[in-house]
Amino acid sequence: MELVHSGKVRELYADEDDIIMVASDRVSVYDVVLPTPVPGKGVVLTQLSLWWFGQLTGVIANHVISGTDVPAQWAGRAVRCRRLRMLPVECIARGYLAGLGLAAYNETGTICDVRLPPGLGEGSHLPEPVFTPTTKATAGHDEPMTRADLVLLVGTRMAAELERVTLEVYRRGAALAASRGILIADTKLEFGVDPDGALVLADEVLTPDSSRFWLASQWQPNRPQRSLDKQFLRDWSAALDWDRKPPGPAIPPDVVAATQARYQELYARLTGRDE
Ligand code: Q0Z
Repeated sequence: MELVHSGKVRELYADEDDIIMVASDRVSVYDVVLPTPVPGKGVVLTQLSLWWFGQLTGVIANHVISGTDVPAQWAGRAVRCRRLRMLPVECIARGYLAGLGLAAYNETGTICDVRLPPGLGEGSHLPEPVFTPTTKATAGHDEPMTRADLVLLVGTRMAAELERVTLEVYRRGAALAASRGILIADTKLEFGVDPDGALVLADEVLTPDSSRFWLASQWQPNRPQRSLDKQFLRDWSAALDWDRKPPGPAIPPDVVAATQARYQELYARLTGRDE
């Protein structure tokens, strides 16, 4: 199979007209891939994404052809997908203030043209979820986009459709997760267009690599939240004498085990499944 694209933690292959997305066990912290894998991570994230696609079929069509018709060596960690024309935008929905959304709010009181009430802080629940698209930077960091930028990229109708669908996916996902004790602070979606011109949800959906998950029972306003997935990695790496540039440090076995346990816990809580 032809390798089409190699990302920080995933690979994309072409199989005739289909594409196969393969999630590795690699992890990144502060955008640096660490030399130690977290065994089982690729399988858990792939199964979680497939589960979410299934939950969201009433909201939007998706690119999944099969989670099982994949080469045996990638069983569980690969998805066969329809090859789409991908839209050059990362569609982000935010329900809580964190990360780049928090940075933008602190500077301007707005995120992507949306004015937010004064007095919000790190971790604040937003009155309404907001759509904050960013460019897909080929090098360096993704840049926030205005509504006008998005219209120039994809046209008026598609821009409105992307906003509506992104917010609907976020609302449905956040409501389902909240019923299971988990807050989804924000999520990044990618969309493609099929040969008929229809919008299709692609890539991965509502995984810990594309979203921030917090335990509802541990949420507290005005402080950084404990994230359900990479918190052990962040806490451990923050205590090291490391400048957050490559190469990253090797992960000790107890931190690998704690990280695996968090991924499993997130999966089990959300889906009600053990594996
Ligand atoms: C996904 C990505 C990955 C690196 C392109 N259904 C699709 N059709 C065409 N292209 C894509 C998809 Cl999902 C596509 N990416 C993101 C995934 C490794 C980059 F596994 N890029």
